[in-house]
Amino acid sequence: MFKGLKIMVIGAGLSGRSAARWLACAGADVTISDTKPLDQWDQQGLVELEACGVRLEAGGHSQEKVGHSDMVVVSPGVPLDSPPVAAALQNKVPVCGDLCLATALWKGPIIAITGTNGKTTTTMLTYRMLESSGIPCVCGGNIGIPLFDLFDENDEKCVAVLEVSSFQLDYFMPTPLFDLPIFTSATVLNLAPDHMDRYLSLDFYRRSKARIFDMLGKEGLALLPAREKTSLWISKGPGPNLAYFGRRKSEAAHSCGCFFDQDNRELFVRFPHQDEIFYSLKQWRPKGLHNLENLSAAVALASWNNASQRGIQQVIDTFEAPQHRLQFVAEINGIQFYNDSKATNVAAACCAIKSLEQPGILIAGGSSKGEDFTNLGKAAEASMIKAVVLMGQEAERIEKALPSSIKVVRVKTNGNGVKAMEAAANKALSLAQPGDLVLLSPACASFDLYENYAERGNVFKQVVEALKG
Ligand code: UMA
Repeated sequence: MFKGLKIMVIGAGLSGRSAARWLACAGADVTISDTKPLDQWDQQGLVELEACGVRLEAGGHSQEKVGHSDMVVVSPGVPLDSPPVAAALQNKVPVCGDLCLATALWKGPIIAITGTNGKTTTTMLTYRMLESSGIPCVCGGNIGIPLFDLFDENDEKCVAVLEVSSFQLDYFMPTPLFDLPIFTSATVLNLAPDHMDRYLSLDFYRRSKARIFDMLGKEGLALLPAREKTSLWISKGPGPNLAYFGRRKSEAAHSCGCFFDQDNRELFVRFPHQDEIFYSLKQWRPKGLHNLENLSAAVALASWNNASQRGIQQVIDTFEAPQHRLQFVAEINGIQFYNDSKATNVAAACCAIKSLEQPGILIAGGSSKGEDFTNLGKAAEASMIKAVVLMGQEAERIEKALPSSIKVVRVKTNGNGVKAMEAAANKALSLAQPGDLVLLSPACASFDLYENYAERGNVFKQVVEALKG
């Protein structure tokens, strides 16, 4: 299908390299292009690309080469209005994202999960539920594993459980070269302002997320949060099967889907022509209401995709929060430290703050995504947060949004991520008393001081371990 085609891959990160390798092995004439000079490329990645015969273009994208390609495959981090994408579209060269192409070629069922927050947790839960039910499955996408890297498992029976970002959805573009993929199930978990540096408004961001339902087959399942208006996401007319997830008290709980009852610590699933199935939440460990929402979405998706009652209950009873998501780190002098570095936007940090059941010191701040911090201030005011330690580029704007009743301390960073985190953790420890909690939930991106949120979370964990002595 791709033999002899001249294909340009834009961006030599995880996604781009994975697509380039696969396409070169499929016989295409592939060039991978990145704005970075060659010495800044991943060196192991370079060896693998060269072994597959992929040509390299470093230090920028040649628009002429793009214009003369048969297809351009774009990495999700490359903005839609970037010069190589514009050049391809202008020259009527088919453009798609690596995930669009990989899903189009995937032979088995596809479960696609998006939303501003909770994507990774829900994706992992759904995947584990299928796996513990003995269903062949893989887990990839925005979670950090490009789907092309999982193609050894690509057969009719293997379910791909995918975390999908809005950046990836933007590049699900129809091309004359292949049909768009068909998803078996798709969900948007929630929507809150994020990536406002890439989208013109929240509505543009919403439309990007809603694209996920365009790929649903007629027999597919569209799963929506119980509190959302269906019409915001699904256009009128005969469409896929609809189901909801969320609280049992919600109006939608009379429909199909999965709903939790926090007081009775149980949840139930209801689908047509099936008995209602109840699950116990007595051994469910992750903190917070938002995690119950993630769980109910996962149970609905896993049930629809034939996971067994036993497999689902087993996962509910044993699941640990993924890294950097309200993850318990250590206890020092009766003070518990939690790492929620993945909270890179205000909505995610608000979820963490609202889940606090004891007085807390919040560590927040980082680089800008153009967000408004008013809701963070409101959430902190209504919560048990006693003090906030601020760091990074957004410290000043966050401080302005916090109520005067909360003590605020700003730490100097001097551009050093480790030193900044040491100062922040020490300050938080000095402000806390036994029985309190220290929560790193930045509400910002990490790029001013760290490579990414994972590095920020790891530095926090190291600093806390060192404080333990
Ligand atoms: N680049 C160019 N030209 C440009 C822009 C970027 O050449 O105009 C180059 C950069 O120099 C860099 C490369 O593109 O070398 C990076 O590509 P990328 O940003 O698409 O990153 P990948 O390493 O391919 O990782 C991507 C996702 N990154 C983004 O969407 C920003 C990863 O999601 C994902 O895990 C991975 O593919 C595997 O599918 C990360 C993420 O932050 C975790 N996602 C955002 C989020 O969750 O909020 C959307």
